[in-house]
Amino acid sequence: MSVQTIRIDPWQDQEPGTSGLRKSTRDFMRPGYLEAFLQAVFDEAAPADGDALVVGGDGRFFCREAAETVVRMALANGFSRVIVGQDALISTPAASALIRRRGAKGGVILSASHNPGGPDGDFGVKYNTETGGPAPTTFTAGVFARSKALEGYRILEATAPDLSVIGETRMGDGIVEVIDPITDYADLMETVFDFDAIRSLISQPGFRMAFDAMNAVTGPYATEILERRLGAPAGTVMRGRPLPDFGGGHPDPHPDHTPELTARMFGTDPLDFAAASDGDGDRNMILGPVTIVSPGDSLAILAAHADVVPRYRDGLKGLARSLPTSRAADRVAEALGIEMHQTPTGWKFFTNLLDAGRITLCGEESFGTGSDHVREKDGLWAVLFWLNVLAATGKGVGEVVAGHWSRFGRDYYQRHDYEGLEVEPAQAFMQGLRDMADGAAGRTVAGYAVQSAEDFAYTDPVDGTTVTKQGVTVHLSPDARITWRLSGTGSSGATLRVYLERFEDPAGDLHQTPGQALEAVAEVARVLSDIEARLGRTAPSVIT
Ligand code: G16
Repeated sequence: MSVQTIRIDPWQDQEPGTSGLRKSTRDFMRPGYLEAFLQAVFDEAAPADGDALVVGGDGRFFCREAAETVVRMALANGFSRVIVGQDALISTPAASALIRRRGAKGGVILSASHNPGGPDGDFGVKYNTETGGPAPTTFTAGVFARSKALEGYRILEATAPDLSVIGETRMGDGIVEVIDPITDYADLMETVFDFDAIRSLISQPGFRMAFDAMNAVTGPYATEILERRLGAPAGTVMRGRPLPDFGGGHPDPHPDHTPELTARMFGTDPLDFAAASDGDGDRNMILGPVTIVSPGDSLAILAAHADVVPRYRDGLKGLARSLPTSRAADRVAEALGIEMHQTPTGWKFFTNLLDAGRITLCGEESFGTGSDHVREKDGLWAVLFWLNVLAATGKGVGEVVAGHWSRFGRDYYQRHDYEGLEVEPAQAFMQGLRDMADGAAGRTVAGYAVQSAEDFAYTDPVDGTTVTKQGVTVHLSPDARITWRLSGTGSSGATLRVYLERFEDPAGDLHQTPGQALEAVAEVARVLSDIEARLGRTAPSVIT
């Protein structure tokens, strides 16, 4: 079986964003495009004899073909073993767990996460290192530099084995091992949580719950864990079969994209608990009767209740959140007397802190929560954590949330997205904000005084690497914050994200809607950024 080298002209647009390379599916299907990116990744990874690579994806259109290409290229580039999820499926957190358990050199995850799939949707490739976590910025910068100067790619001149059949196949000098991607992950969850307690909660007469897998990768995982192992009734998992186009849906765990689940939770007879995950299974949305738990609150609430979970019973080492995530978790860290870290957006920034034992739990406003059990955020883990908390406290979701606010206060929170911007004006707008930040202190707008403003730069406390321009933040008095940054996960154009938050102390009004509570803060953001004049936008495209 020979290795072919195919000559190509290098692409100039393969710069990884917040979470790997994301482009339209059609872009990825251009001859040589996927291959060129993989070659740059493998050159940067530089595998040695004996190294293994984990491969799988979220089941979206083009996943299986792409997995076959990864198999053929990995073996041609020096990996000795390629471990592939059956049918090329594996959730992002399960891939992270597998890399760690098998001592693999790394993993290629084929997913554009919550972006829609199909021939007219998006596709993506992420590389995770031997820690199980997303490749750090030093690695992705190396990949981008290599991709721009690439002359060709190496691939085995042979077809990949049938990825639907579990077992080992020798190919060239290496081995392709197709595995069941579900069991290991489900076993890991049993070591983290109190499954007996969750089982008795679920079997209580009258307790009703649902999980919307959105025809994405978590369907088979949720069916195994919630229905088979924990005894939830058949049908608890909705849209449980992974489909290449996610059934035409948008696999983003947001109330707008889970219409049936949302209707069940906001109707006249809501379920006790509901949740959803995204395309590749790393995000989570938690719902109670007529309640959506804000992701920043969720991180804080889980941290405050961690002692009910067997894995965290002995205490938490520290917590971390990304810059634009609300400061609810900071208040819990302070009460617990543990470290609190603020990182840039992107799960990769948590990996060093987790590896160094500085933090146990971390999370982001973008519906991501996780812990040191893997090096990715983990959707089903968050669902099980919530069920464990409900089982241990005997309380409902709304009661847990309200109890948390009355102890710690409430961080009202909203994200305003301005989608479909052109890249250059959006970048100029961010530069304008940096200039504004320089002279903002002392200004008063809509009853708020600007105390300070900065362009966020982060130095990793473990390896000392620094990244700059990670978002512009304005701190206000009374206690509120606004952050602006550009999304790094879109496949074209630019999306501006404006994150608004305001603290209400426990004695204040804790039960306003975020829209009401943040009306004046939104006005401050509008005035300080001059968004209408500078980007011609009068209202956000999406409010989360
Ligand atoms: C990715 C990253 C997250 C990030 C999110 C949104 O999540 O892993 O760390 O918070 O994108 O990023 P942005 O604001 O740049 O669009 P996922 O679930 O899409 O892989």
